[in-house]
Amino acid sequence: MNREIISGYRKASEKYADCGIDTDLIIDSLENTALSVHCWQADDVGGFENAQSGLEGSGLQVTGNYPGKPRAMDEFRDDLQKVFSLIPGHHRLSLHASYGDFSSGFPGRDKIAPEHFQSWIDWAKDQNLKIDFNSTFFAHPMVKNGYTLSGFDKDIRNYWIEHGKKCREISSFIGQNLNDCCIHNIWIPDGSKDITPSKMEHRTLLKDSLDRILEQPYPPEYMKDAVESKLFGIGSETFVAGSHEFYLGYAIRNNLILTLDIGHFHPTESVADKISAVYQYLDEVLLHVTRGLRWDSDHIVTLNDPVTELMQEIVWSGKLMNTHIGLDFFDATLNRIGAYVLGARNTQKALLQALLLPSDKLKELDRQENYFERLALLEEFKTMPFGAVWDYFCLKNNVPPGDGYIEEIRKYEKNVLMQRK
Ligand code: RNT
Ligand code: ZN
Repeated sequence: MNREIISGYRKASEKYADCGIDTDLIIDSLENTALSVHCWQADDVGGFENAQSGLEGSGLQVTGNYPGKPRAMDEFRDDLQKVFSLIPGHHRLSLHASYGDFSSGFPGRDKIAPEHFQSWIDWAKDQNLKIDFNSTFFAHPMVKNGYTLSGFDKDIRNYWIEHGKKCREISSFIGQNLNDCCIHNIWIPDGSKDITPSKMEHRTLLKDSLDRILEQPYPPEYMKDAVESKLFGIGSETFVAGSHEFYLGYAIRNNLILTLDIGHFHPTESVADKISAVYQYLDEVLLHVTRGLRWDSDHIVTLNDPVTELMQEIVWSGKLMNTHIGLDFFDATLNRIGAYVLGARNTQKALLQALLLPSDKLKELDRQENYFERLALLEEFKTMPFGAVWDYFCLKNNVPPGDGYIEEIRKYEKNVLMQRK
């Protein structure tokens, strides 16, 4: 098996070399590109606070009740460990604030502190992982009629401003302890189901709340802030305060990272096309790679056109080093670990395919205005032996190549997940 993979790789790399592509170099850059793996697929966006009010009013919905969901933090971590063992390369964990270690009691979102994330830091050190962070502005009784930072109620806004401040402090603490930059992402659900004449007021309030959250500077080597837009959510079909234009402007003005969740736009809108546009004004982008389907934004990533086109644009724009590749999907209808592994590996495969394109040649054809050959070359590369390179990449990183992860997941399901009653 291994020998077959190695000889398959040799043949493939000769083919790519004929087109001027060095597959060894590409494997290096794929290996050096970490995914920020979201913690919330593990338990259907549940978290570890006791007082859960579900996702109602958050614009999010998780469906399914597949057995084997982790019941406590240690099981949750076991599952994550299994996930990371099946994804080639070194990756990051994207934690939501609601996943703190509240074993000593949950103090309220406005009072969470670095200490609640100490055991995550210890675990991450042990696992050789870095951590990114997300404030949690949903699934909580203080979300009032769907509003948090942009609502009319001052007490509600102040509560969430406090939460945002605490999350930034925690992010910086994590970054300092792991000697790395922890990216703190802000997404709020705020919006309304129907026609909202006070959009201007809500957006002005949002701007003001964000200004207050971001007042305190932190060293950028330990933490940076990102803001995530959305076009609409479930129950906020007409109005979402944090729209793309709102956050694009806010990120540019305040020198923040812009989060592009590829499920947060109109279904025919290309997020790939935005890359070279927003990078004219921004230094860094955080992606939430996902699969939008009709009105829902959070299906498991497949190797589809939106993802491959996005990766191509990142590579062609020369912005791979500036782009943080986060995942964001949740599906409770199937094996949750399988969901993670598929989504992560497909994201990597899309990047690998993009890296394996003859970009210099394609750009030369651009300059020569030879549009037939440009398209023909792109089409020919769709049937190049990229699978052989992928398998070798897996082998090199000690994870199962091909479909070998399926058997691993089957075993874990039988021996671990199904034992949780
Ligand atoms: C919601 C956003 C956001 C969430 C997570 C759980 O539409 O995509 O990123 O999915 O914060
Ligand atoms: Zn997202």
